[in-house]
Amino acid sequence: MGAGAGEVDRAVLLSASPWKVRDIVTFQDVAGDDVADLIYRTDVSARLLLRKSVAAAGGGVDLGSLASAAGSAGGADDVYSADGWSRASVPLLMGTPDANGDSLPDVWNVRSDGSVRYWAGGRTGLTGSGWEIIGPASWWKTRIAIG
Ligand SMILES: [Ca+2]
Ligand SMILES: [Ca+2]
Repeated sequence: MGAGAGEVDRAVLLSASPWKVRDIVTFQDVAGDDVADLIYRTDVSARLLLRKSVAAAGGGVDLGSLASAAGSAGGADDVYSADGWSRASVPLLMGTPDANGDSLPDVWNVRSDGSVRYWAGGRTGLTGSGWEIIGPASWWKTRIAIG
C-alpha cells in the first residue's frame, strides 16, 4: 500500500486469514486528517467498514494501525455502509479518488443485475443510496473487474 503520496516503499503482511472474506475498497483519507484510511467490504455481514489509520511519526501511515480494528484510530472499525454489500449482490466494487468535487473519495459498484452505481463517500459513511449510472445490462455481469 502507498503512504498517500503515490509512493510505495515496502510491503508488509498485516494480517492473513480474516481477509479471505473481505475486499479492500479504497485506501485514501476519509476522516480528514490527511492520513489514508482503509475502507473494506466484509462478506460476513455484507457491510462496508472504515478502519481509520494512525499517522506515523515520520509521515504517512502507521501500517501497524491497519492490522487490527483495536489498533486503529478510535480502536474499532466503523460501519461505513450497513447492508447490501455481499459478494453475491455486489460482485464488483471499487473505490476511486473524489468524483463529485467534495474532496472525499467515492465508491462505484456493479450489482448482480448488471447495473453500475456511483456512491458519494462521506466522512463517516456513504451518502444516500447511490446513483444508478448504467441500468441493468448483461454486459456488466460478465466483467471480471472494474477500474
Ligand atoms: Ca485519515
Ligand atoms: Ca466525493
